[in-house]
Amino acid sequence: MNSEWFFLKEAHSLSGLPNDDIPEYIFWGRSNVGKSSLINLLTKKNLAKTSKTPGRTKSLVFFQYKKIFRIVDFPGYGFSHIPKKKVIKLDNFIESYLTKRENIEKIFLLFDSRHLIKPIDKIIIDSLLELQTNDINFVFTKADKVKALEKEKIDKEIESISKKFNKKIFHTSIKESNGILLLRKFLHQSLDIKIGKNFKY
Ligand SMILES: Nc1nc2c(ncn2[C@@H]2O[C@H](COP(=O)(O)OP(=O)(O)OP(=O)(O)O)[C@@H](O)[C@H]2O)c(=O)[nH]1
Ligand SMILES: [Mg+2]
Repeated sequence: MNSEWFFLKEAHSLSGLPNDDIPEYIFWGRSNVGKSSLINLLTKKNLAKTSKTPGRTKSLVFFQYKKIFRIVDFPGYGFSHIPKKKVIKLDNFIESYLTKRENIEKIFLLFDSRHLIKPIDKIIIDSLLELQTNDINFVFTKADKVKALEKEKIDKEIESISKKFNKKIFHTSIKESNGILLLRKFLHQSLDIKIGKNFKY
């Protein structure tokens, strides 16, 4: 099953990007938030390298399904350079990719359910809003790590984040499949609109 998913390439500069207009779905968030793990669950294949050491993914890594669409594993932020001021500059390559690439379909920003939106995340959200990039969606990862006593409080905070930013929210965990199923369904629906009815992988 799913042998149609494959690692396409890794890019360190604009010239290294795939040279076509296949739709791309970005997964981004702080180092260690669970981007690569989520990609592996979504693709049902162990394509993305995961690690307990933060900052593992350094380049843009492209995983592709047939010739239909791609998932892009973004380099985690907030590990090597924690900003002292409230202003950080997006890496030039990342900024150019986000502003110039016309085939970006959606951006999924991941946050650890235990920590929600940290100052560095807020900076990234603001940068994306300023760049007027495509559709942004929020994913709260590691739901299994939220303590039972904290769950109600965290759920309320996530709900208010959803309202404040007016974003679609997903909850995921490597220990539970329902959140992943909903996220995969959302990808299917997005691709239905893009390429035709009833797309499934
Ligand atoms: N308990 C639990 N652990 C998780 C979950 N998702 C990821 N992890 C663990 O968190 C660690 C980091 O996961 P990665 O998927 O490598 O994180 P990443 O965001 O790709 O990290 P970088 O590439 O370094 O930015 C690994 O040890 C994963 O096993 C989850 O839902 N629950
Ligand atoms: Mg990674």
